[in-house]
Amino acid sequence: MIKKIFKYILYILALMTFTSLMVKWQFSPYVFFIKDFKKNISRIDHSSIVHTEELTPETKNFKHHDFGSLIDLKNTQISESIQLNNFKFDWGRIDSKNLQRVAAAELRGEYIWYINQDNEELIRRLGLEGKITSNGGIKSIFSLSNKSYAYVTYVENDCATARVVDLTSMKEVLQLPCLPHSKNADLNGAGGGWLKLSDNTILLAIGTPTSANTTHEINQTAQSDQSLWGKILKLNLVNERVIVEIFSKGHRNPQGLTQIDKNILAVEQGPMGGDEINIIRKGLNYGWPLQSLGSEYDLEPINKSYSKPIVTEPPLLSFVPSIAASDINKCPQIYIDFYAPNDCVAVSSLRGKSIDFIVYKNNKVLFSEKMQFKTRIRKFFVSGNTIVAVTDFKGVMIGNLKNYNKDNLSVFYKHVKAKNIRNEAIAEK
Ligand SMILES: [Ca+2]
Repeated sequence: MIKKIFKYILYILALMTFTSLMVKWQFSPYVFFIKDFKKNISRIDHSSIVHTEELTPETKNFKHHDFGSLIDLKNTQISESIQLNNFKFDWGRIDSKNLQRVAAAELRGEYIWYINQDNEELIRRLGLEGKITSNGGIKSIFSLSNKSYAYVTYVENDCATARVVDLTSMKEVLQLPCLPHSKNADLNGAGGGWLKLSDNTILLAIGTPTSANTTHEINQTAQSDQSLWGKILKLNLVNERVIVEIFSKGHRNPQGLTQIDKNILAVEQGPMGGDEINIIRKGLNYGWPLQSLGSEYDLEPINKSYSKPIVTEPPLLSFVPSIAASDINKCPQIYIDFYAPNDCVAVSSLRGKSIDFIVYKNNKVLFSEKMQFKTRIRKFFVSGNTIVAVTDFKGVMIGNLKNYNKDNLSVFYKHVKAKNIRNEAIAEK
C-alpha cells in the first residue's frame, strides 16, 4: 500500500514538473534558447574576420595615415541572439566613444576602420573648416587606381554644394554646382553610395538633398540631364583625369550600392514613406520627383504612375513607412545557399534599426525577413556568415548567422507538435 502511494506521489511530481515546463514553453519557447545561451556567453574568436582577398584598399593609400580610428573586433562578447525562421544571429556590441555619424568605414582583418562625417582633421585639410553646416560633411571615401577620394558636402557663402577631392593632392576632381535655393538644402540627403566597377571606374550616387516638396527646384534637378544632382554617376579615371558620365537619373537619396551577380542594386531614402531598392540599369529613370510610393511631408500624395507623365522604373521593393535605408549588401552565405536558386540582398536602416534580408527572383520580391536591433545602423559589411554593422553613436555590432542547434530544435518542434495536437483537441470541443 505504502509502495503504491509512493509511486503515485512520484507520478504526480513528474506530471507537475512536466506541466510547468510545458506552460513556460508555451508562453515563450525562445526564452529557453536565450537563457541557455546567456549561461554560455561566448566570444567571437576569428583568426581573421575578413578573408584577406576581400580587403579593399579604399582608404589605405592616404598620403597621411593619421586620421580615422580603428576598433578591435577580436574577443567581442556575444550577448544577444536574434531568431529567424531557419537561422539565428548571435551577436555582441563593442562601444566606441568617438564613433558618431560615420562617413566611411572598412574592415581590415580583425579591425574596423572608420571616420566620422565631421572629422575635424580631414575637414581642415580639405580647407572646409566652418563650412560643414546644413548636415554637410564627408559622405564617402573610395579609391580609383590606388588613389583615395572623398565625396564631401558643405556650405560656402550661402551655396550648399558638394565636391569630390583627391586625398593625395587635396585638389577637387569634381565640383558640383550650388543647389538652387540652397537655404532649403539638407545635406543629409546628398547620397554617397558607391560601387567599384573596375580599378579605375566607380559608380557614385548623388542625391537631391532637401526635405522640401517635390516641386522644389532641388528635387527637380534629379530629372535634368544638365545637372549631376539626383544621379548615379560613373566616374572613370583616365590619365589622372576623372571623366564623369550620368549612369541613371531620378534618385532622391541613394545611400548604398552593391552588386549581386550581374545586377547592380541601390537603396535610396524616399520622402515620407517610399524608401526604395532599385535594380540599376544604365540610362534608366528611377522616377524622383515625378513618382514615389511615399508622400510629401505635408501628407500631400505624390504621383503613383510609372507611365505618366513619362516612363519611369518601378522599384524592386519600396518601404512604407520609411525605414531610412542606409546601406545594401549581399546576404550571408548560408542564407544565400539555403534560398538558392533565388537571389538575396540585405538592407540596413537608421530609423528601422534593422537589417532586412530580401529574397527575390526575376525582379519579383518573394519575401523579406527582418533582424531587429535597437540602434540605428549606418553601414554594414558581410563576410561569409559574419555581419559587422556600424551604428550611429553606439559602436559596432558583430555577429554570425548560424544554423539552429538541431538537438535543441528537435525538442522545440516536439513541443510545437504537442501544442498543435492539444489546440486541435480543444478546437474539436
Ligand atoms: Ca523611384
